[in-house]
Amino acid sequence: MISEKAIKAQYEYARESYAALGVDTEAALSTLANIPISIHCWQGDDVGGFEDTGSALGGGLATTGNYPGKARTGDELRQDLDLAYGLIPGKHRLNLHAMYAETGGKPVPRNEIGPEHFSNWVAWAKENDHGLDFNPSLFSHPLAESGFTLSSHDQSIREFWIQHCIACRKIGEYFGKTLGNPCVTNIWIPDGYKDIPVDRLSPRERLIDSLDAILAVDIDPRYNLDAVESKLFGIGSESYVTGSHEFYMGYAITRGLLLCLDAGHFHPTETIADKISSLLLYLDELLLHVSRGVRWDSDHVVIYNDDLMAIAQEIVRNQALNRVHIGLDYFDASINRIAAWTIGTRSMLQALLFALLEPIDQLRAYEMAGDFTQRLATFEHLKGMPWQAVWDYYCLSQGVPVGMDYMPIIKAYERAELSQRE
Ligand code: RNT
Ligand code: ZN
Repeated sequence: MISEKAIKAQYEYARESYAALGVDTEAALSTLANIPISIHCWQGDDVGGFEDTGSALGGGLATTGNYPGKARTGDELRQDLDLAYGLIPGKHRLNLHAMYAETGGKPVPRNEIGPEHFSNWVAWAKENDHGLDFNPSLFSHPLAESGFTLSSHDQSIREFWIQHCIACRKIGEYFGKTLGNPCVTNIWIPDGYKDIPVDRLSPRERLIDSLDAILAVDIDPRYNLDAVESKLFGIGSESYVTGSHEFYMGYAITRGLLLCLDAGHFHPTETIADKISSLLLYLDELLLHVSRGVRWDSDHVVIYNDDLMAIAQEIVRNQALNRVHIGLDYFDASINRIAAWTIGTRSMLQALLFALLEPIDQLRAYEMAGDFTQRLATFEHLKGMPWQAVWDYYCLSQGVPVGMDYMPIIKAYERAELSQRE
């Protein structure tokens, strides 16, 4: 363990080094402390949820690994989340899925869920000062097994899912009202064809109709914000996805919604970072599902890499922190799930800190002057700057473990708690 004295001394050195570049580390840290990350509940149980629908994980989603100790109940999931939040600096949100409803053992069809099925979550969120975000669950369900939900040609299937999404928007509104800050409710559907379809248009026309019906219900935007999430392909929908990027970009712009960009939902060499500035010209707000695809939309734990830094830089450089909602979306069942939350969220925050420590005005001036040499030199210099010392100091001042000191805590919890779960 590094001593508090050493952390403070390192920070002093870092503060001076950044000041020499015209960067105020204190300002960066106070901004960072106010950025909420919406942590996804579904890393805690491999996207399992609490229902017994008779359907396995569907919608082309796949988790691999069988690390012991996944949460089986709401109480276990909340307890695991409490540990993770305690290891992450700052105040953060929780991103819930409808399939995490707690119905007291009584099966409630998804089109009939209401706020009462989330009372434990709301009480917990209130107590711990977490905002809540929400997602209808249109997969892992018998009525999603055809591969089509909101764009199904079967009117009754479509109607069921429309009702589910309306119910979810109302739940989102309830979350926002009760907790005093808006809930982002994000619609993602798995709809698509494995093999080449003849008709790419009709499902999209049906999807527009379904979404319009869902949004026709008046929900107060002070409490609930609607987002839609596109995808390029999925397992089982390799040839065609109804809700493509172009589809939802047009839909979000024409309806004034949030567009959700999932980092794993584009071509493997395409990054979402460069989309942010363009989309913010047309949309008020964006939602991000920060994820990490490895060769495909594999949803690996987010790490501190170039893609992540580019996302953070685009948000910070464009002063869009209040317009971009940052959510995480990954699920790794092969490692300790609490560590997965902790590592991914801390990496996201580190990337934001790195971006907040850039001498942006100076860099812009080099660019405007055509001095691309100085711009490149500065970018490279920044990578070696002591941002890690600023991060350690931040963790210390937020009362969370510094460096890797969160690991022994997670290991102890694994021994005492997770290993007892069957
Ligand atoms: C799937 C989407 C979607 C899900 C979650 C569980 O490809 O990314 O966001 O991961 O809703
Ligand atoms: Zn996603």
